[in-house]
Amino acid sequence: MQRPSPIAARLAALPAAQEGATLLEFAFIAPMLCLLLIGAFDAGHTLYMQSVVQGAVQNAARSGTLESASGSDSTPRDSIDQVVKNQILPLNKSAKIDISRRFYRTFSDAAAAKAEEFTDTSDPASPFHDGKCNNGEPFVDANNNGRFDRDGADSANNAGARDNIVYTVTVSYPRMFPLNRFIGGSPTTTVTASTILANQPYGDQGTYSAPTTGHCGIGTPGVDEPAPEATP
Ligand SMILES: [Ca+2]
Ligand SMILES: [Ca+2]
Repeated sequence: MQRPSPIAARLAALPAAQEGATLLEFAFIAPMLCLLLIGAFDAGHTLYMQSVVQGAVQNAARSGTLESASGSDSTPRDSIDQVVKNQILPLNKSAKIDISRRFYRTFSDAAAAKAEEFTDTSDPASPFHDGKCNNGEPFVDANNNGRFDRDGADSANNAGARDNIVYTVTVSYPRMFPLNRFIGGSPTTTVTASTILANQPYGDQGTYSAPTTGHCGIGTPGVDEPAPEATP
């Protein structure tokens, strides 16, 4: 009787073989597992960045309430902002960091963040009938800074003692883990941290004089044009 060759014997035993089943099962779940891991890493890194930015904002805002950081000279504020950048950039050298300071007289005004009133172009057929202040439309300049303010606030350059500063830092950076390549979405992660603090009571708080009427610039439809047109 002729004995089957080793190869034929192995082939005959193949239908009942279970070795390697685990490897096959892993091949099925590996992509999903990798995706979950990348997602977890991405979420963890974003939370870490959020925490760092929030901490930097709190420290900077506290320094920004001192008298030395008020007034039209922005040099002290630039120094504070640089400290914030120095904390964030080592975590991502490509990060784009935007910092804004806006001030309100009261906390309730800051909470409302109400736009200054304006009269939109009335003609429904006009592209400037757009809910934006443009096309030379008149607005009530409640804070008398000569500009239409969509958030009802003013530049920190004009803030003084006891005024309330909203300090906002927005950080955008290329996503650390390429989650977007698998499930879509933006290749950029954006983290924002904001706080509001009242300036130190180193003097009396200023007041606004009676509101005046200003006119927005012409601009383009769909976009606020807050500054008056420059005079030639
Ligand atoms: Ca308009
Ligand atoms: Ca204004």
